[in-house]
Amino acid sequence: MFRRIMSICTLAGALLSSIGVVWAQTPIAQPGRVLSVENTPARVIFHCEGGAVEVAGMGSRVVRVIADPNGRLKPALSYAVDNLTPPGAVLEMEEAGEFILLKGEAIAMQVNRDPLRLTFLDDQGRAVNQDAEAGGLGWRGAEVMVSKVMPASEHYYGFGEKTGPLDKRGTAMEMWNWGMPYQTDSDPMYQSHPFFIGLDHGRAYGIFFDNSYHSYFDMGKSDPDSYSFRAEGGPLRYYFIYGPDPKEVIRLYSGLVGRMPQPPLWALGYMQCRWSYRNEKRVREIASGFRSRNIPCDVIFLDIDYMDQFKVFTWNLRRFPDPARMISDLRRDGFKVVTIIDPGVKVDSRYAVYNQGMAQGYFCPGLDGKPYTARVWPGDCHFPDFSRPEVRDWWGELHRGLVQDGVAGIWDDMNEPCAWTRDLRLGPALLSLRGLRDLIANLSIWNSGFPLPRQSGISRVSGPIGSTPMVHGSEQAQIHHAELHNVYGLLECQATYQGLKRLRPQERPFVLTRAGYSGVQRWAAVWTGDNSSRWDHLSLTLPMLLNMGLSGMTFVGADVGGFVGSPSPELFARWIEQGVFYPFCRNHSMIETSDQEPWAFGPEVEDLSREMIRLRYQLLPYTYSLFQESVRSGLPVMRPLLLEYPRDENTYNLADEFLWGPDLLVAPVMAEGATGREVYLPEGKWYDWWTGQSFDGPQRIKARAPLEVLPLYARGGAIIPLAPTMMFTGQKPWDPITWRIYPGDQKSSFSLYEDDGRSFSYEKGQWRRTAVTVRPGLKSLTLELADPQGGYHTPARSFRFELHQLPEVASVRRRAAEAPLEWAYDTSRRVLIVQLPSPNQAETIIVEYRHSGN
Ligand code: MIG
Repeated sequence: MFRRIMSICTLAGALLSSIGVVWAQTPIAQPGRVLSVENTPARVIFHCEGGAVEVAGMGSRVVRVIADPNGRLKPALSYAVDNLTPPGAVLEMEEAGEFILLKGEAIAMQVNRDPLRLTFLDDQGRAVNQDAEAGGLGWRGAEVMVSKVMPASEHYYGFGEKTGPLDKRGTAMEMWNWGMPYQTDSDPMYQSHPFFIGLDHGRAYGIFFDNSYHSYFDMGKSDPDSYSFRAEGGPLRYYFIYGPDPKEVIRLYSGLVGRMPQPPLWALGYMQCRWSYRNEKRVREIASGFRSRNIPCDVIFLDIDYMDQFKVFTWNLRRFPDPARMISDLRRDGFKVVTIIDPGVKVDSRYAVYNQGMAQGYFCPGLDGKPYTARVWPGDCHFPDFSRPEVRDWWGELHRGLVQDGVAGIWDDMNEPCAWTRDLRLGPALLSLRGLRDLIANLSIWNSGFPLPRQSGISRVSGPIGSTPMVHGSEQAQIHHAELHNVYGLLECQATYQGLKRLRPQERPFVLTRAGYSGVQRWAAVWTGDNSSRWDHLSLTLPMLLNMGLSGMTFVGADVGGFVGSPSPELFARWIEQGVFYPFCRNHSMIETSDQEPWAFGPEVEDLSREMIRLRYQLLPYTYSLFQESVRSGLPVMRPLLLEYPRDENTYNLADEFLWGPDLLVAPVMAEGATGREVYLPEGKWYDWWTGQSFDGPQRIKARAPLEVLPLYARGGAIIPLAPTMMFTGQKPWDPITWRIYPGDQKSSFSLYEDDGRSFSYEKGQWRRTAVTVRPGLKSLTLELADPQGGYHTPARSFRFELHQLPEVASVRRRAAEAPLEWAYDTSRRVLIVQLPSPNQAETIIVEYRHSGN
């Protein structure tokens, strides 16, 4: 008994001090001693003094833990995981005195009986993750909590969209979707991803705390020996995922919560936005601005002012008299149009969307049962209840008009959801244009923390459950906003994605979202909201995007150039240099800021922007293939070095450089006035993309980087298919495809993925894979082109192999056929070019060097 009280005190102490709360009235309850064990093939249930704990095998490396103080173990609804039934991965049980051993295929657990305490073991019986001394599971009123031992050398990643360093060890974070312009230390953010990866000496595991309530993670901030996470309500449920390779953790996690579908190719192009391109004339000007300057661009976004009084699914016909004609003219010029949609529906009895929603009872009620009202751009608004399938269907269908007008994709904003309370003093100001202008005139405060959202009704950081104002779900099964808040945006994206897919089944939908929860990547790309045009925001972006990638979100990006404020030409230049390596690449800027198109900063910045954006388009065959890899594995395209080099501890908090797929290392400049920087090159050979200079890693080098230079390196072994430059993605076929190759010390290969770039036929076999393998040797090198796979037929095109940094070449020939090859070796650049005019079948090419050795 004494021990139990003591252990409760330790846990409570750790948890409470971790959140800086005074000792609370309600003590923490824990499962405590195991009384009996119930063993079914796929799950083991521990009946304890203080409740029940279920451990279920969810696959050979995934275990789900559910606990309930009253022994009710029925898994609660999940907003991220569709299948809650264990697939039957067997956990064999063995009783061993004080302990019970559970053995799965590649994961094992040791369970301490008194108190119940879980330890996850690797296949050699070493502890990978351990509950805190006192037992790891706890409850306090409606709150649920978990606390774990924190090894001295463990590092933490993921957590979705967060400010701060790449490695979250020693920090604390909150999950509560929150809509506001952020600072470099703001938390919470727009998205909630209660998932993280623990990495210790190259060995990784993941934990997904599948709970949508306001939650808190304390990764050793208050106690250097333990970490904890807790939520204000909802189920005590988490998934433990054992890698040990961090890539495997991401693959398994994304297998649980879902992965990104292949985006339409055009969505990988460069995109231009601002709040707002005010009318048709301005939009056309922007479009021709890109074409006349030969700067590639695929998409123009329309922000809120395209609407009539900010009423969603309407057009302001004074500004845009004939949207369908404008959009079709733009399409002829290679542009797509994406329009913004906010969830708030204007209260206005002359407005069809409002009337339909009212007639059907589709809006969320407040606690008084009447539709909840809060102010957003249009004034008083109601909020659709996306938790209900029929409301999602209705919302999807509402996009019909925009789709008929030719709108290519939808940008879902303000869906945390975010609004202002009715009594907000500034509220009325937002209703008139003049008021808005006055408000904007004071917007310098946005740089120090905009006061508006602090007072917002829905996005307010919740107090005790019950104080948030909306209700969701059916009358029979009400869901309080405290449970739904963090998934509201996710469900809106689902509605939008599925609606677009129904309306245009032949086209892959494109949805962009600000808010989300784990698994949002199934429905939408994510941008990181309202950053600022500041140097510290430029460097803040990389760890944020990298951790989003580690959290299963592949299609992510930040406003290039910064949203709040106006960048200097130098800041814009540095931003576009790294921005063309954001998976989602969009330039965006706030109302009343200066022009931010690539030509707005003078000829020097215009030229370098053009070069950088062209590089993005050239890389499309490589990038598109990486996206396809992510569709199947959840692996990010934009990767922190630790993902490829998990045993190299120099990479553990390295976020001022990153990898684009496995083969390109991007080391952008992020300091004002800098003309160079230090770059860490991990083990292996590396080549400067621009000069060909080679380096042996691991090594820190000084890179020269005057304004127009982005330090960029190819890994030894890189095989990178490149397209010709073009003004928009579909302008020309990929002909020729240039395979840029940097030989390494070992065999390497790359598989180019292609499909029609727009439909779902790739799901039915209409894709094509072309694999190239390079085998380096001392006297020669062999280049193998495999037979293309898959049912999709590309237009005829030629291949051009460009092998960099080769010793002098004596001959190049085909292994099988006599037919001669066209090749040329450039002695000064050490580049060999081999042409294959119609590469339709397997081919082996042998390159012989004049002298042996490299
Ligand atoms: O309260 O639609 O993050 O990208 O330009 C601001 C206007 C609302 C916030 C988005 C931003 C967008 C802006 N929106």
